This record gives sequence, structure tokens and C-alpha cells, in this order.
Amino acid sequence: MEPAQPDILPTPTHTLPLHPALLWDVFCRVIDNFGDIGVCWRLCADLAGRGHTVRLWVDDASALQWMAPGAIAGDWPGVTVHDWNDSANAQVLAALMPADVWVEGFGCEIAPEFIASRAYLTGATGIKDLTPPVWINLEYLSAEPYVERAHGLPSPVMAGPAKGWTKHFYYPGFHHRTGGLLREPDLLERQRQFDSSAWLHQMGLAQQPGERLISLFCYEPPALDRLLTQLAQMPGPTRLLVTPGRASAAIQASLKYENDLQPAPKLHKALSISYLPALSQRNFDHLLWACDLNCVRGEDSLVRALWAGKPLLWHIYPQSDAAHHEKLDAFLDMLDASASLRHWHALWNGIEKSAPGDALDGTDLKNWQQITQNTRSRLLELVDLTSGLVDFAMKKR
Ligand code: TRH
Repeated sequence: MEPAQPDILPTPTHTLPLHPALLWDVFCRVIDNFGDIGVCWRLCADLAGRGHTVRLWVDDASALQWMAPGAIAGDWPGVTVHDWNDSANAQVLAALMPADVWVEGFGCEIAPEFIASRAYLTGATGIKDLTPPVWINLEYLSAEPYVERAHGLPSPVMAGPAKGWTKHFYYPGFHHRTGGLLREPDLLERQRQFDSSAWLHQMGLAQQPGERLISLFCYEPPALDRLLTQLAQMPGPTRLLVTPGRASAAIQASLKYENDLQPAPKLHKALSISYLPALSQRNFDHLLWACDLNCVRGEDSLVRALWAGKPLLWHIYPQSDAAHHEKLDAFLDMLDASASLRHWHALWNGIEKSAPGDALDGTDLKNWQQITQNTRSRLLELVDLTSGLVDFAMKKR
């Protein structure tokens, strides 16, 4: 394998005014997979790391057990995790300090009881609360043009106890007129200090000389077979580091299919597999920094793969009306992706069928890495999502 390119990490260029610490309520309903809780938790932890106080109201906190060990028990300074049902519990609400900001994650609707308790002071006085919170609807990440148009738009509340208040849409994004991307202030420094062989060793994944490492976090990519075959044919050994759940199941299904139908297994000396446990978000970053190609999915892991600056292959969250095709195209345009990167994304996401000439080689990976690193440099010029959100909230107060 060719020696890894030195990764010269650029430095973020923007500055925003410092703001006083605020009290935040962040609301999250877990639909499926891990993206909703992943993003909400990352935001909460980032806010707390900057001195804010955050309450996370979530209907299923189970993924936090591995994503952020200690979070549920309250071991993370500045953040507490609350059962969603408590956001409608009169006793809990009566004792709650009113927050400065509400963040509604991905259109999850805040309990009417929670809204009512803020709109009217409970207890003896019944006096109307005159200072509504800054109310933000945090949306999904996309590179599509509508994001720049919709970011920051107001949405007046027309009915109910909060009638007359205003929510605002907050869109993460890849351009200046969007809400930017989550990026903790110490991320690049952590990355600079990272010792990949020590980390791999500590995880029981020590890398063999010349071994190519590929992380796999995906749904059921139609071109998984094709990728496995390609990897087995590339010069030098390759190891797939496979995340638990759907990625592991997809690999096992692919290998079973191979064994059932063809005598020659894809897994020969050139390609091996390590199955990973569920990692904390911090260790998930380490995984992406340690690998030579990162196969990621959804949105949060995509952003982390961009910060990692390694070649990436994105399995976009599929939507029934194929709306994700346009979203994928917009992302590839934003990357200024090369023909081979576009082609492999089309294969990986089942938009194109693979053909015999679909070779993947070291030159592709080098080219993809350059693309990720160019994009990262450009994205580092944007204000990060948490800084922008705090600034936005201060201006709306
Ligand atoms: O899990 P996802 O597929 O989430 C999806 C998408 O966000 C999608 O848009 C949304 O609509 C759907 O959920 C409901 O992929 P994503 O967004 O990358 O989230 C995964 C999170 O899990 C991310 O925060 C990284 C984290 N993670 C770990 O912390 N440790 C691990 O070992 C793994 C595999 C993931």
C-alpha cells in the first residue's frame, strides 16, 4: 500500500462574539437508526462544553449508553437527560427553571403541556409569562439549494397557548447562508494529537504492515458485493472494520450468498473482517481518523467523515419517493466530486448497476482523499453550527 499522505489540518478562520451562558431545552424523538439522537446529543455536549446548561428530553435514550457512556446517569457536566414523558408531567414542569432556548430536533413536536406550562406561570399567580423562549426547529442536513432559502425563516405559532410566538427554522448546511456543521472547538486539536496505531492497538485492532483499513457503517448497499470483490483484488491486504447492526448483517448476508452460490469465497487472504462493538461517538471519530476509506451513512457520520479528511463513500438514508437521489447529487456537487467518486456513489446507493469495468484502485482513493480534504478546508471557513446557533439565539432574545 502507498504511504498515507501527511494530513495537514487547516485552522478555522472565523470568530464570533462570546455570549453569556444560556439554559437550553433540546427535544428529540428517535424515529429509527441513530441519527436523531446522535445529532441531538452532539449538540447538547457541544453546548455544555462551551459553558451552557442543557436538558435533553428524549423518548428513547438507550443509544446513549454506548454513544456517550455516563450521559444518562448525569456524568457529563452541564447536560441532563430526561424522559420525554416528563416533559408532559405537571409536577416536573412546576419545578422546572424556564429555559432561554428550545430546540425542537427534526420537527419532533414539543408536548403541549410543556408549551402551556411556559406560556402560563403555574401556581398561585397565574400571571402570563412575558418572555417566550427562543424556539428553534433544527432541521436535517442537506446540500440542496432550498436550505439557503429556508435557513433562519420564521414560522409564527398560530394557535394554542403559545399563539403569537415565533419558531425559527435552523438548517445545518455546507454554505455560508446556512447553519453550518457541528464541529467542537477542540476537534482539530484532538485530531492532530491522535495516534492511530496506539488507538488501534488499544481497541484490539492492531494494523498489520501495509494493511488498508476500511470502516463500514451502512444500511444494505446494493453494491456491497462489488466493493468486497474489488477490495479483494486490490494489491495489498485490506481489512474491513464493520460496525454492529445493519452493516454487520449486510456483510454476513453478502458472504452467505457468496458461499451458497459460488465456491470461491470473496474472503481470501487479501481481505479480512473485524466486527466492532458499538463505539462511543468519540471512538467513532477515532475509527474514521484511523481508516483509509470510510463508508458512512445518514448525516452525522457523514459530517464526521468529512472532518476526518479521508476518502469517503456515503450511503444516503433512502426515502420512498427517491428524494434522496437529488440530495445525493447536491452533496456530490458540493464536493466537486470526480467521475469515479460520483460513479461509486451511484453504485453504492443502487442508482446505477455495476458493470464489469467498475474497478476501484489506489488512484481513486487518493483522488477521493484530495476531494474530502479540499472540502474540509472550505467547510472550516464556515461558522460551526453550535456557535452560529448560540449567536442566532442571542439575536432573537
Ligand atoms: O444511524 P443513521 O443512519 O441515522 C439516520 C440518519 O440521520 C437519517 O437521516 C435519519 O432520518 C434517520 O437516522 C432517522 O446515521 P447517522 O446520521 O450517521 O447517525 C449515526 C450516529 O451514531 C452518529 O452520531 C455516529 C454514531 N455512532 C457511534 O457513536 N458509534 C458507533 O459505533 C456507530 C456505528 C455510530
